[in-house]
Amino acid sequence: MAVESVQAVASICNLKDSIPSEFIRPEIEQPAITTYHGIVPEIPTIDISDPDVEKVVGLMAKASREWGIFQIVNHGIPDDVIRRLQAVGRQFFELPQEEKEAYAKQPGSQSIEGYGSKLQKEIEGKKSWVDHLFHKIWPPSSINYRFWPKIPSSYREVNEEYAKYMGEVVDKLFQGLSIGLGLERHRLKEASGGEEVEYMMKINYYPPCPRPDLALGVVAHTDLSAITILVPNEVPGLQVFKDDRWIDAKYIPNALIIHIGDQIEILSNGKYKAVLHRTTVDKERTRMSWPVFLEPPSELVVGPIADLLDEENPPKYKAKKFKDYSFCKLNKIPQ
Ligand SMILES: O=C(O)CCC(=O)C(=O)O
Ligand SMILES: [Fe+2]
Repeated sequence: MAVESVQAVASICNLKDSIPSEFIRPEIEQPAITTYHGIVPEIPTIDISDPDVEKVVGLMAKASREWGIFQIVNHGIPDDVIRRLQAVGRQFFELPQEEKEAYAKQPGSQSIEGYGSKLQKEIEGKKSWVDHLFHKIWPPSSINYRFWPKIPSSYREVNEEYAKYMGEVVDKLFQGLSIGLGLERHRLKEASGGEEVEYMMKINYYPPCPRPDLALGVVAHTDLSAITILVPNEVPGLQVFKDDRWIDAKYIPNALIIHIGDQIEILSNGKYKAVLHRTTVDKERTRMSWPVFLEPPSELVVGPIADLLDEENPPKYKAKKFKDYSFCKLNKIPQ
């Protein structure tokens, strides 16, 4: 099935200076009107190689309570592994449209895996200025290689290598966040599926846009994951909603951007906040990003952790299977 790609729309628009009306956001969303340009605090950056573990845990927990997002540096994933991950992803999106369509999302399938341009149902037929590719990269038993590009030929090796390096970062994050809640260090990982936590890779491709003042890449949302670990390219565009304002995230070379997703907010009974975020697009340059969503297996029931509940802290969220939570979220049905 043909994918209506934003990349194809962009190549036509660049000859003109306008964009189709379905990409023009309502004023309350337009970046030119809603981005805050005053002095604001920066998203916290944490050096996770610091041997003072207590300090690192404290910083992670504070950032997760106050922001729901932070950047990590000295994370142990070699820079050249990240550069190669970016190179093979870019090469895939530079293939002719027909070749990319071989990986198109299956219509009517339950899974979000594959190449496409629409994720969530959007109100009034509005569109986002972004194409994407989704596929799982971990654990090996969850992988469907049908959705992994065969071109470039090193795509598979590079993604497998990245997934392996991620394991240590994943453990550090789950452990730090658990200790930060006063829980035993394995608790949040176990409650998210333990060794069955799935790593869902997404590549976002945001082509240059003649009217970046009017369009959005990804519209405002929180991630449905437990945690998201994101590699950006050098073109800024990520914005977070903090103290009622949309503010720009700073690009820090070689840092990974960590988002607290809905499942950690639920497990922590709201102590940690899933960050509301969106992306803007650039007039001349292609922005790309590689978020990996750490997700519970679909049948796992996720709800507030019992140790965090008492009379003063009643559960703020329902416990439900992850697959039911995602279905409601993607179809905009109340949880
Ligand atoms: O491109 C980005 O920086 C963020 C993308 C994002 O929020 C998402 O894909 O969920
Ligand atoms: Fe996101």
